[in-house]
Order: sequence, then structure tokens, then C-alpha cells
Amino acid sequence: MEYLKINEKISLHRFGTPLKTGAVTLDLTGNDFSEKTEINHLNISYEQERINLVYNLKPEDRIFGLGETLGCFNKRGMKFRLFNSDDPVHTPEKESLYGTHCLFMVDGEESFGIFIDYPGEMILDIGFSKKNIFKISVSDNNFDLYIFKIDTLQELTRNYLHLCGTPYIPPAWAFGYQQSRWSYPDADSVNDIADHCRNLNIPCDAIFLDIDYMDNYKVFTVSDDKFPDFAKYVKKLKKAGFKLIPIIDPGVKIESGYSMYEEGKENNYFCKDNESNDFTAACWPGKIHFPDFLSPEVRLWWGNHHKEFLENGIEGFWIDMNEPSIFYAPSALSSYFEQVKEIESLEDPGFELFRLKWLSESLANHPDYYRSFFHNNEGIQKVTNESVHNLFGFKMAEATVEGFKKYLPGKRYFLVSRSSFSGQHRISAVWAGDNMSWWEHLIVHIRMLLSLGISGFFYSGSDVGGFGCNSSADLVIRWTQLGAFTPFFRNHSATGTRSQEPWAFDDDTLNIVRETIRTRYSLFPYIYSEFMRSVRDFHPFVSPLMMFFDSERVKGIEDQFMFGESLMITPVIERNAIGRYVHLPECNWLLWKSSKWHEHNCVIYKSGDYFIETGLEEIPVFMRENTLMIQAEPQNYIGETIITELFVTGLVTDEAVYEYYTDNGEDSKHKDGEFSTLTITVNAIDDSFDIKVKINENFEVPMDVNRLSFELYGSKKGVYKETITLTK
Ligand code: MIG
Repeated sequence: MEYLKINEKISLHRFGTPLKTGAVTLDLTGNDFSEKTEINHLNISYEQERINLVYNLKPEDRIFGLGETLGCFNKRGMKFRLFNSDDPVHTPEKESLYGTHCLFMVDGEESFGIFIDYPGEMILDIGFSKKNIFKISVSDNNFDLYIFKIDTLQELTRNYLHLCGTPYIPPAWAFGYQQSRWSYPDADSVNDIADHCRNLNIPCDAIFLDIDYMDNYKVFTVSDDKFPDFAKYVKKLKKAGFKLIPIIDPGVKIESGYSMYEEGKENNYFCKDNESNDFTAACWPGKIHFPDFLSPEVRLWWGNHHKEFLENGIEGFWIDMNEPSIFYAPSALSSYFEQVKEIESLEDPGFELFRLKWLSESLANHPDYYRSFFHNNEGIQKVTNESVHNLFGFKMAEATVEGFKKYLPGKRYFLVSRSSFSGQHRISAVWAGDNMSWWEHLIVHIRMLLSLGISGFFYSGSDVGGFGCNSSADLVIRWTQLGAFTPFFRNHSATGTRSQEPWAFDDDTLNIVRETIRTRYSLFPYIYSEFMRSVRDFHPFVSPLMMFFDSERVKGIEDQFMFGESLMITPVIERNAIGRYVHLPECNWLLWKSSKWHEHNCVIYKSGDYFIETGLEEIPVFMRENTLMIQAEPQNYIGETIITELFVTGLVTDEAVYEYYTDNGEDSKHKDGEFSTLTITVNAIDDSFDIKVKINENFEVPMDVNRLSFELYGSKKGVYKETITLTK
């Protein structure tokens, strides 16, 4: 094993000659590796092709991280198989989901972090089989293992991002509400959604196009019947403030004359089977080939095919099925049919019938498939998909980015991927895939978001209202209230399920959901300022309480989280609950219980534990002492009007400083200093408040705020209100 000390915090242990995954961006060339046989904390054992790393868990150890996984936020007691999989039923025992993020922290007497950069299968048994044994089994002996010498979770993320790069920043409108369903298949149904939103005063920034917009599920086509004059349509919707986000699936339909198929075949752009023929699988379009995204040439080709969409005004995509998901391979299907015939011929099929059911289920995503096709990795070496499996989604995202770079140069783009790998946080968001309209999935949503944040995916979210199964009015309400405090805020549901748009239920539900979404929009100045800061600081935007407060108690809290630096969200996630218990760590807190963005009840709480009664229409949010929250009048969509007035709320007993941040929201010029800030400083002095406002304006980005209305708590005299008008 080779060893490299990168800096005081990070060291690298290199096994064999690992393949370059693209996860790490820090330039390590020119460094001198030395030989080493041991790794701090871990026992290494070799088992045929695999390498096992064992850590002896101490009673107090907690394990945090692992990105998109199920189970508790503290992963101790769980087992995971990191092998990207399209599994649409997220029950608690599932070991694999769509992404691989092998970054975690052991938090205990001796804390440290580990990141394994390896694109094939890894099994992590975290005290599941044996209570005190944490065994990591890597299915190959070529990989990089990084050790982080850190004491806290925020330090882990900071150092990991130093190694793997800055998180993706979406365009500003991506912080608005987004409406989706499988499917709004044609212009009429999309119009219906857009009209409902505007007529009912429900802010919305984006509408998603699921697979039915295409011509026969052929990638990069738009059905002419369903969207006559697509280009004009995209522009019309944009004028009304809606971005259209088409879905892109990787499988290319095998159909002679279809240009994607012909070009791919001719240029050898598809993954090959054992006999060097184009590998055939099946997905929505029927029989398909997979583009070999591991080849740079293929990525360019694929990227170029976004041209028409991007020139027609599309600014974002969601990319799906990129684990890649396989309904069946034709060879497996024929053997399945043979077995059906065999069973048919039996006089009494008996138990064989059940075997048939199991057989048909095992057709999808069978492990054999991933052994039977090959990539031409970076145009250099032939590798089985199995050995680089977890890169497919990442490399597809890179291919998409090639398109953005070419046809939307300099612009921020919107990209959310289902499958992902470490490092992908630089170029795309992820959503949590096919959750269910189950109350149990609200907490799953929170835990996953927090874990993803650790791995640098600051902008992510899960389907609000739940994807599979029928949702209900109360679930959509509670989920919208939670979703309003998550970065990617999209209501989405599966075909065949009950509609779950805000207006799909009754008037009460509509009103509550509308006010919740309007509250979200009122918080846009705060959300955007905080998000941009979180990226600058390498500190997750949505983060666990333990990133702010240090106590054993706080480390065990998984159903409350920080949203930026000022707000702690304590969502109600149980059906029929009339409220919930909350833990308020360390300082005083201001409970901001709102049912409308500008109407709220504020109550000061000392640190401790409380039961907070919460009506179905109310969102309990706690403001941290000596921080501020800023709001503006909600808009129909982000950027509809210029923000000139801010509403500032806070509990101030000493000093609170807030930096409101604004930029053009659509490109990367902020990196060169093209942003403006307005710094608000509030000091509590003798039962009153001293307020100072300082503008730092970049001439390219006007600071249009000219009025600030304050509502301050913490003085013995009660609430203090003041409005300040700024003159330039
Ligand atoms: O096999 O495109 O997770 O969001 O609506 C299902 C149809 C394929 C899975 C995605 C979901 C999407 C659906 N897709």
C-alpha cells in the first residue's frame, strides 16, 4: 500500500493502482508517496479479490455520513451494499439505493473520518452482523482510502470538499416551488398546471416533463402530437415564469433510422457485451443500448444532443434510470419464458407458481447483467460495468454538463440526477428517487438530506407528498411544510396514483398548502443568502444540530435540523399529531409559529425540552438567539419583481449580524465578486435596539432594498418594531 500525507488533516492510502473516478479534484501530482502496511484505526485483511477493513467499535461510537442511504442518521447497527440500484420500495432493511457516497465519520472518544474512492461494490456492515465490528468489504484491491483527522462533522465536510470540490450552485429560481407528476404528457396538461398555479395564487417556478413527452420514449425527441411547436411553447411558459424540465433517460431505443441509435452504433458509442456487440437491455423504450458514458468522446456526443433543447430555451434536466436501471436483458427473458412453459406443462404447478413470481421479479436489475457489459474507460481500458458500476450516473451527469457548457456557456444550469457518486456534488443535485406516500418516509427524507449534505450535496430533496401510493390531504400538507424548508422543493407522484397537486384535495388543504408555499417564497432572501454562504463556507445548508451545538443529547436528534444558520426546523411528521416534542439546545429560542408568511405568533423559549402544540396549518420554526431571519413579499416566481423591502425578525439579547446577499442568480460571475450585500447589525442596548445597515454594492448588481421593517424580541418591554428607510 502506498501512503501520502496530503496535509495535517488528510492522508491517502492507495491500494494497488486504482482507476480514476473523478471524485477527487485536489491535484496530487508531484507528491511523493511512501510505502506503508498499516492504517490507523483499521485492521486490513485480504480475501481473494476483496479487501476487508475492520474497525472495532467502542460502545460510544456513532457513525455519521454515507450520503443517500436508508436508516437512522447514526448508521450504527445497519448494513449497506453500495451498488447503485433502482429499488422503488424503500423499506428500512434495503441495503442499496441509487447513489454511492462512501464518506463517513466515526464519532467517539477518538474521532476520525474515512472516504473510500472506489466505483464498484462496497459492503459496509456497521455492527449489524456483530455488534461491535464495523467491517468494510471492498470488492477489489485497487482503490483509494482517505483518512481525515477531525473531531467534528463540520470539519469532515470542510476537508472532504477541500479534496473533492465546491458544491453545485443551481440558478436562483431553483429555490422556488416545483410541480411534477408522472406525467403531464402534453401541452394541455402542462397548461392546466400552470393555470392552476397562477389562478390560485400558488407560486411556482418549474414544471417537470416526465417520460411521456417523448416520441415513443426515444431520448432527445419531443412528440409533435403532444407538443406542437415545442420551442414556442417553452418560451410562452417562460414568459409566465415557468421553466420546463424534461426528463432524460440513458437508454437509446434500438430502431433503425433513429439518429441517436444510428450515430451510436456507427461510432461504437454503446457499451459492449462479451462478444463485442452492442449490449442490449430493455427499459421504457423497449430494447435499448447504453451509451458508454465512461468514454470522453461519448460524453461529448451525448452533451451535444442537448443542443435543440437548450437552444429552445430549456435550462434544466432531470436525469433518471442512470444506475443504470434494466427492466430485463433479452437473454434472461427467453430463459424466463422457457421456465413459464415448463411450469405450464405441469399437471399441478403447486409451489412452482410462486417461484415464477420470484423469477419474474428477479428479471429487473439482475446482478448478472452488470457483469455482462463493458465500458471503454476514459478510452483506455476495457472494464466490466460491475467493476465501475457506481460511476454510470456520475458520468451521465458529466455528459449532460458537456451540453450545458456548450449551449448555455457561462450560465448556471439546473440538473438533478437520480444516480450519483462521490464528487458529483460539484455538478448536479440529486433527488431521493421513488419514495412512497407514507408518513414513515418523512423522517427518512430528513435523515437522507442531512447525510447527503455531509457529502457535499447541499441542494437536494425528495418527492413532496410521496411518489408511490396514494397520498392524502394531511400528508401533502405536512410534507409541503417540511419541503418548504428543504433546498429542492418539488411535489412529484407516480403514474396511477391519486393526484396530489396543492389543489387536488379540498379548499382547506389548498389554502394551507398555498400559504406554506408563499411562506417559502417569503423566505427566498434568507434561503438564497444562506445557501450561497453555505457553499462559500463548505458547511451544509441543511445540517444536523450537532454541527452547531455540542452535546451528547444533540447528537441523538434526527428529526430536527438547521436550515441555514438562524433557523431550526422542527416539522410535524406524524399523522393526527396535535404537536410535537422539541429539544432546544444551549441558548434561547424564538418560536415562530406561522400559518401565513406575515402572520405569526412569536414566543421566547429557554433551552430545554417542550411539547409544542401545532395545528395542521402551522409550521413550527425556531430562531436561534442572536441571529436574524429575513423575508420579503412572496412572488409568483423568483425574480418576478425586484426585492425592495425586507422584513427582519429576531431574538436579540446581545448582537446579531446578518448579511443579505444578492447576485444575478443566473451565472457564475459572483465568483469574480459580482454580488452585493447588505449587512444588518442589531445590538440590544438598555431594553431597546440599535440597528445599523451597511450596503456593499457591486455596480453590476444593484442593491434595491430601500426599506427594512424590524420585529425584534428579547427586550423586557416586549416586541420592538421599527422601519428604516434607506436613501442612497
Ligand atoms: O421506472 O419516469 O424515479 O421520478 O417519475 C420509473 C418515470 C421511472 C423513476 C423516477 C420517477 C419517474 C419515473 N421513473
